[in-house]
Amino acid sequence: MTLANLRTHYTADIVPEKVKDGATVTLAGWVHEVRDLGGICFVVLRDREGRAQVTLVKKKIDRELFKAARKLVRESVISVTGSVKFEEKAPNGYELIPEKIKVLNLAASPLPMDTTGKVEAELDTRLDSRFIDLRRAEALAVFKIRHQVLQAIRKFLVEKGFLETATPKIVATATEGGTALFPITYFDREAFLNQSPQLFKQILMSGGFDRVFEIGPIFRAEEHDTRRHLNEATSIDIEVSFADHFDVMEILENLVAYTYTQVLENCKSSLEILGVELKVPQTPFKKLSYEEVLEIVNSRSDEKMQWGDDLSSQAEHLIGQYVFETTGESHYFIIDWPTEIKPFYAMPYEDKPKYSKSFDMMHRTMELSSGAQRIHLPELLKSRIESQGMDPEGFDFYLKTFEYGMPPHAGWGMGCERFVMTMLGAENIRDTVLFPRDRRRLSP
Ligand code: AMO
Repeated sequence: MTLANLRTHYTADIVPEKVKDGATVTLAGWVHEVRDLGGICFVVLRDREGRAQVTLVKKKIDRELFKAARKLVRESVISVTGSVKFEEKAPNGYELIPEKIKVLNLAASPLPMDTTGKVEAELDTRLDSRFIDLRRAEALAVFKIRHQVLQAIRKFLVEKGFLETATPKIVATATEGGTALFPITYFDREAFLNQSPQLFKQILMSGGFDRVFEIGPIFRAEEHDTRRHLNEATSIDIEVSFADHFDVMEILENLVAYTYTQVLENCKSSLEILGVELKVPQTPFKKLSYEEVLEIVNSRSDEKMQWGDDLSSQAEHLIGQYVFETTGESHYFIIDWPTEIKPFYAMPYEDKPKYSKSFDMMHRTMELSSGAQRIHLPELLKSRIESQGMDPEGFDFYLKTFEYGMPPHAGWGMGCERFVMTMLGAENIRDTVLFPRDRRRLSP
């Protein structure tokens, strides 16, 4: 039930358990379709929760009302007051016999794009007119699922004792390497949009917060123009004190499985609209070491991978295939990466410092998350910053916190869009963001 004047019910609320046959209700939404068959006219009203058929039989209804209904312009906003008639044959099991139709806002025509799904529009056309595109049932379904994903993640982490935090997005220092930063003017100084809450979530470990999570924007100035990169993404980050990389991998795989379960349970109609059949991933996820990955790739491909190389797309493809063939699962971890290709904060193994206590979580060919146990020892951290060609002075505010009692800690960051994208099998990451920011797109 909502604002009684403009609307009494959502279309989906009209069910025999909630509304009596013959009851008067007011629905509000968009004119999805007008079907004028001469003696009878059907108006399909669409709201966020579904559609309702408004039926006008010429002989039985006020002439002016009938004339007005026939002339309704598609995508205009209307409210319809009328009586409910449960009718098995009607699309949602009922029709509305109107007493009053109010046009609240007349839509111009032609529309910038089709909303019925009859004409398929290019991604760019859809994003240019995103407000209309979002009216398509498929687009709305993606965002209902994204909402559920975030709800599930919050619930899971809060129940495990995590505190939700919000750290600054305007910062003075790079976290993931200096090339991919967007500079901004901060009064008379240069500042940057943050690439990751990394340094701050670590500082909170020194602050004694023990386990924190944050869901917020990250900004990456990489010039990628691919179906899996955005310049503004949403990162789901956690950090845990007195934990190592294995502890936080376990949290991650359980969180992924839980989120799938919640989406399956709570988003049935959205999944149906998208034609997605979800399978909850089996835990624990397979763990392959970087060494094993090298071996598998080099035994299966002519393109040889050297120690210290990052995974090429061909290598990712081979490994994703290998895991799927051997386990039937899409999710897996690649662990123990070379220290030199992971960020400075990843903890090297004490007995084999060439390797770090780091991991990536993958879905087939896509990296969804990366994480590590962190260096909590100030001297080692300083030398790692230096050996990556950065100046420790710029990290003063961060390094200081390691000198006065920093517990061992570990954490990870996962891209929300990539998570939703792989869950739904979306072709392009842009479909999982309301208003994507990429190399070419700054508006809307
Ligand atoms: P990383 O840089 O690997 O790690 O980012 C973590 C995850 O964020 C997502 N992501 C992106 N998604 C879309 N477009 C992008 N341009 C983009 N960049 C990153 C990915 C990626 O796996 N501080 C570490 C995390 C940690 O160790 O806690 C970090 O930011 O899904």
